[in-house]
Amino acid sequence: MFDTYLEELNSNLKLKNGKLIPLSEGLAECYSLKGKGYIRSWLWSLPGFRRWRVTRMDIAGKLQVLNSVAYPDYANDQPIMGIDLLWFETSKKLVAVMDFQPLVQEKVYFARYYNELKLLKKKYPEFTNQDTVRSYDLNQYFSPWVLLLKGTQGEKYSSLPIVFTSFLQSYFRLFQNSHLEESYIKYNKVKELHISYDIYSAQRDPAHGLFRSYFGKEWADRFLQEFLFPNSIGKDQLDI
Ligand code: BLA
Repeated sequence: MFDTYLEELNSNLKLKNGKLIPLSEGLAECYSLKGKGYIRSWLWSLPGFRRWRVTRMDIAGKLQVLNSVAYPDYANDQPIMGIDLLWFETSKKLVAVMDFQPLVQEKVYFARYYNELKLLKKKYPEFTNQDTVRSYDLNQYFSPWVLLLKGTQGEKYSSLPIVFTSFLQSYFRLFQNSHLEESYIKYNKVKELHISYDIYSAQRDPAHGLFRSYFGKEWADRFLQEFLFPNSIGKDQLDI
């Protein structure tokens, strides 16, 4: 059910001169040990970004996922873009999270990068379910305007397609405007904060159990460390 979102994301990345980087053996695609399911991933190289990854997981009748994270170059302190869309078929539950993930929780930084996300959140108040979050500490690497929708009522998520499109376009505009002002945070500090983001995320990601049960422990560990959060083990993306 997330294929249209995947296509929208891919066509945007191609338009921005994105190029696919080959992944090492076994990471680009893996079939579920239990049958009827797969996980596929893409790594993009895009001018201005040091890493842009996309993952689509499809476990027929059970679970649909679209997950993407964009890391700007270290010379650019703009937020990391995070998307996590999940659909649990059995319970008919949607979890949709989209955020400009801030490197720091500071007023000046928020004033610089969050005008559009703030407006989007105001326009779609159904994306305000942060109170239910347990696995992440939302005071770290999440913004006060994180778009977060959790629910089982269909009418609540009819706005997802338009919110997804607006969110992506806002993030690209943020990027286009980022060269207008010098970075507020210096290169080495941005690098340090990107590394902490990977460590933080690898520790908290609620998906590891899922990956383990569908694709086995060995693959799950490798996927998490080598593809999802390579900086958490001190490995830069281009090594893989
Ligand atoms: C929640 N994300 C989740 C959950 C799962 C995943 C299984 C728990 C859903 C639930 O049971 O309610 C799944 N996460 C994945 C998958 C991948 C992954 C499959 O990384 C990788 C392919 N998560 C992100 C990013 C953000 C994010 C980039 O990966 C930021 C936008 C946020 N995911 C996020 C949040 C929750 C979540 C805030 C809710 C956690 C909670 O309710 O405790």
